[in-house]
Amino acid sequence: MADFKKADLLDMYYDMVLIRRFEERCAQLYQEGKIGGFLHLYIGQEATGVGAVRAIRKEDHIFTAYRDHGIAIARGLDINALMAEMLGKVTGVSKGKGGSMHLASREHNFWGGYAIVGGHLPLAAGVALRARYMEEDFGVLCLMGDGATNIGYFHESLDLSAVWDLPVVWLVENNQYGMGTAVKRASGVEEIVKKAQAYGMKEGPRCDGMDVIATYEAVKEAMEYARKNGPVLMEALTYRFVGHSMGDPERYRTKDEVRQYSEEDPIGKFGAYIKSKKKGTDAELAELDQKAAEAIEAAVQFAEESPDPTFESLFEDVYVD
Ligand SMILES: Cc1ncc(C[n+]2csc(CCOP(=O)(O)OP(=O)(O)O)c2C)c(N)n1
Ligand SMILES: [Mg+2]
Repeated sequence: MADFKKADLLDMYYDMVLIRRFEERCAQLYQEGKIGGFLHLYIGQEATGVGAVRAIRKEDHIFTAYRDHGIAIARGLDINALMAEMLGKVTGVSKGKGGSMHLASREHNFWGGYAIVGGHLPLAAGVALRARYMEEDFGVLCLMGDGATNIGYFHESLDLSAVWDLPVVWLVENNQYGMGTAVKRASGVEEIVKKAQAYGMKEGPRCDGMDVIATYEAVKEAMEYARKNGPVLMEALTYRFVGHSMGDPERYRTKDEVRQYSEEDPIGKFGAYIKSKKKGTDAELAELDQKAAEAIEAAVQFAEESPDPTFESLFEDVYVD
């Protein structure tokens, strides 16, 4: 097991709390009508995102789906620019034209944020092809939901990645549902990693996605393997504590089920772990909670005070003049 320094553990804890506060604040701003479009929150899944993103190097690349705020925060994108993007402001990471589902930053090798289920998988394979073709030393971490593994892009991308030994970690965030559809109602196999066998690809672990350290270790090993040998399909078992997107009546699951999982809150569990290892005290964790809350409030203020994009900017950053 990796020997984490106190500072690393506290950093991971801070990122998880920062994501939780960001998401809670976004829910409020949505209800106030300040965030438009769809809003998919990452509450409950923080350990998966933070563990996975921490496990890869700066030169590795990341793709994810529309539930992307937590991944962007874990990757270190500026929190002010992220909040500004949520509010569609010109200071946002995508100049206010992407919104919640299209956060991205070239500087961070973070390519988004994609609204079409599975649509980012061929792109991830394409970037990984560059690594092999140009003999560059980087890997690609491609996160997706369980639902994305039932779509055609999944087949095309995993197949080619195996044929060409591409350095990709295909990480399925199995939160048990694709919108209101449980995994077993949409997938022939419930153990999604088994799909690796269809492509002759390394079947990675099913790690506990509610445990940030377990996820970190599993992704680290998978990425090291992928860079040297070729793709891995792995799975993090997780759960979203809130609806699929805002306004989901959640008729597909019981309140009891949600309550049971919420009692296993990954942030609370990680805080307890840090204390048990004597790497942090209640006071230190409370200070980080406070710092995260303040950072989010400052980000909201920055976003609210930022200007909207101009009308002319509609014609910028598009393919056709
Ligand atoms: C190609 C396509 N089909 C349908 C949708 C509508 N849709 C949006 S999210 C979603 C569920 C995907 O579930 P999953 O991949 O498990 O991700 P999660 O929301 O659980 O993170 C669906 C069907 C879409 N965005 N794109
Ligand atoms: Mg899902």
